[in-house]
Amino acid sequence: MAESGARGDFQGTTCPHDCPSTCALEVEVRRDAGGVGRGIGTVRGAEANSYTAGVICAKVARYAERVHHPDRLLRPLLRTGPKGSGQFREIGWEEALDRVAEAFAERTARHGSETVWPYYYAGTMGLVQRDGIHRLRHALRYSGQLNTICTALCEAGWMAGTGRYAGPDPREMAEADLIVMWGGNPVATQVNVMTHVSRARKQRGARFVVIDPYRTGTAAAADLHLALRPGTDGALACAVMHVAFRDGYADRDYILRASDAPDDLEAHLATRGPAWASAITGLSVAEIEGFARLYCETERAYIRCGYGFSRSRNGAAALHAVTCLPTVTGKWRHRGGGAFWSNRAIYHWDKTLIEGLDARDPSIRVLDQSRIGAVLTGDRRDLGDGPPVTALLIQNTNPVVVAPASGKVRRGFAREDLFTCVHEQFMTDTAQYADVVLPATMFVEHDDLYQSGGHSHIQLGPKIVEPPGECRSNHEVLQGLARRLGAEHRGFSMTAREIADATLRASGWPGWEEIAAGRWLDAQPDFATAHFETGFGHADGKFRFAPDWAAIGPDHARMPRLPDHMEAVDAADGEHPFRMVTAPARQFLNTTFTETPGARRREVRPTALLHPRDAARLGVPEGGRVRLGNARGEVVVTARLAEGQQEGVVIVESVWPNGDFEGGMGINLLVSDDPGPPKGGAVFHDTAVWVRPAAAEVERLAAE
Ligand SMILES: Nc1nc2c(c(=O)[nH]1)N[C@H]1C(S)=C(S)[C@@H](COP(=O)(O)OP(=O)(O)OC[C@H]3O[C@@H](n4cnc5c(=O)[nH]c(N)nc54)[C@H](O)[C@@H]3O)O[C@H]1N2
Ligand SMILES: Nc1nc2c(c(=O)[nH]1)N[C@H]1C(S)=C(S)[C@@H](COP(=O)(O)OP(=O)(O)OC[C@H]3O[C@@H](n4cnc5c(=O)[nH]c(N)nc54)[C@H](O)[C@@H]3O)O[C@H]1N2
Ligand code: SF4
Ligand SMILES: [Mo]
Repeated sequence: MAESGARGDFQGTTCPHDCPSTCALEVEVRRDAGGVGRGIGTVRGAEANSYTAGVICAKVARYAERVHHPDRLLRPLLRTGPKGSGQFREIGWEEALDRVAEAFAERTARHGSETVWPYYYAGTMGLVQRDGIHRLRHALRYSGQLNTICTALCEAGWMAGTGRYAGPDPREMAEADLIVMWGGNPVATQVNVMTHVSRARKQRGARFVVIDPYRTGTAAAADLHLALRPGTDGALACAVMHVAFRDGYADRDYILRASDAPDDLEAHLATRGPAWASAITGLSVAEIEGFARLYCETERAYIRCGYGFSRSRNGAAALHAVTCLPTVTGKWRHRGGGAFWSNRAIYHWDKTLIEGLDARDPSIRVLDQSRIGAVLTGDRRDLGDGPPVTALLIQNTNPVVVAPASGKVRRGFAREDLFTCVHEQFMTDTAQYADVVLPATMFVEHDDLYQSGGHSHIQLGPKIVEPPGECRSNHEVLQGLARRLGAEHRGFSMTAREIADATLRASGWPGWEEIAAGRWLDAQPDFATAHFETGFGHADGKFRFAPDWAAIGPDHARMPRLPDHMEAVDAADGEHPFRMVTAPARQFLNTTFTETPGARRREVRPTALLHPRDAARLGVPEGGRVRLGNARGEVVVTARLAEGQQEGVVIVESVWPNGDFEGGMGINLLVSDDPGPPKGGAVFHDTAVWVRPAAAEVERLAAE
């Protein structure tokens, strides 16, 4: 894997971040006189990987500034001031782990084991370091976590129709004649999609369509941008299908063979044409007809589903509606055709060892990740008749900033009777609320194994440099706690690399060394499987226009029987005339990189994008301060005027730390923690707000 360079040698590894691109990386290692890796230099994408193709995003290309950041946590810390004060003193690892173990044991004795909630997410996507926390959870019967902050609504919507988390090879985008980026912004959020789009445009003159409420970097690069109102994708999808049936583009042979209820669907869509959809989406009839014709007339039409349009109360319904398009028109049959969201099923992992699934007791309660504010403030809808949560172990996530309804979240974290241990790389807003903070390694400092949702490679992330200070990996922390708490599982006595190797083999793949020799393993299934020619993922092999929503989640009664516009969103009203979308910022990755100077300099400050006519009506100039609010609270940000979105839509790119806002509460103060049906899911882009000029308001208050 090593290759000599002028300054350091380059080692192959994998980007660990929560991004569908999962780039194959080459990282320059800086060594000391003894040849030990002590730091990193240049980071570049691997040319030889057919998906990464030598391209990575700017934030990871600058990764040396994160690894060598002066603010990295290097030693365990114990809180010395009030909760959230950020006052800590350094302690040793033995004392730190003893304190955490004692707190967990003491609370378990008092309230039962479900009082402890190991809480984690995807700050690292490494399967061993990310998911190992479940082994501790299951071995000690701690409360479970229902993962809803990111993928739940997409999962429900995708599975409803297709029945399997897979789809046409994402590299086939390069062989498509039309690529539709539906509700995603890959220029910012998974740049490699653009590599394959560019190839199709250059080699085949392919058209690129973006469906997004505002003019993102991706929309600006498109041939056609449909700037619909947020939360109306189901209506647009229905209108396209209406045109397909109306104008003879429906592939009747295909739907008879491959779907469940084509006649019901055709009848249902009769009243859902472009005029109907125009009123809902705010797009013109001509725009909808034009897009429908383009889509219907192009055989090789590849729909890449982003996450963005699922982050609404009707998100699962919208995603299902979009997956119906390639079915009605038979596009799945063609190379470069069909739709894609995630390839996670192709890896068929056996995660028994990583997650300790053999120790799991299914009767233990499971708490909703996105409702952490409700859980910590004692909401009985979440706690059931179980004990309050009085202890948290947090790895790879920053819920005080990223979770919805963050006013409640902060109140919960401030509870004096709550013991919180946060294992982190930086002093995040969440770490500020900890009783004990533990310093974590970064991906170049520990071993791990990666899958990719956005392509088809199994990759490794070997430890290539020594950790700074006293940083320890997630696995090492779990081992230390398991020992102290008497948690028994063979995984706790293995190294991370041994677990990765054993997991690969148990899942039917070659082991670590063999994959390392080839650098990665391409797990892409054959064409017929990937295009569902051998059947969709349901028992009868058929795509479902009429999904069995009851099988997907408990809150199914509200779901439409057939693809539709579902009227469930937080609709604008007289008091809250704007619909707010909190789309990801290009230089941040969730809250990661908000600590790096390169990213902060480029993002500048939290901003609201307003349509110029809205801004004029409100009397807000470019660069003026605006206050956004609803029943949950208010935040102040700087306004920027933006064409390319509809009036009544406001965009606040995220996720800035709370401290970057006046008043110290970030944008998720305004976002609801209502679970999106049918199986939960955070609704980050589904918020009605009012917008007022902040400076004028201050002047008015001063004058009174
Ligand atoms: N730079 C950067 N990269 C990231 C992240 C980041 O924060 N920053 N986050 C990472 C993570 S965790 C994830 S899950 C992925 C997510 O990446 P994406 O799939 O891109 O999804 P979202 O980030 O939710 O939003 C994408 C777009 O959806 C649009 N959108 C919002 N509401 C609607 C709607 O109702 N309809 C339609 N059609 N579009 C809508 C938003 O305006 C936004 O431009 O990105 C990952 N990559
Ligand atoms: N307003 C708004 N809010 C959102 C979103 C949005 O679009 N808008 N997107 C949502 C989505 S899709 C997601 S996925 C969530 C994600 O939110 P988070 O889970 O908070 O996301 P990250 O920033 O990826 O990772 C969190 C932390 O993990 C730490 N970390 C990284 N690697 C390791 C490690 O190996 N060990 C340990 N112990 N820590 C590590 C990082 O330092 C970072 O502080 O945010 C959600 N919140
Ligand atoms: S595009 Fe995504 S996977 Fe690739 S380097 Fe950037 S954050 Fe990592
Ligand atoms: Mo996410």
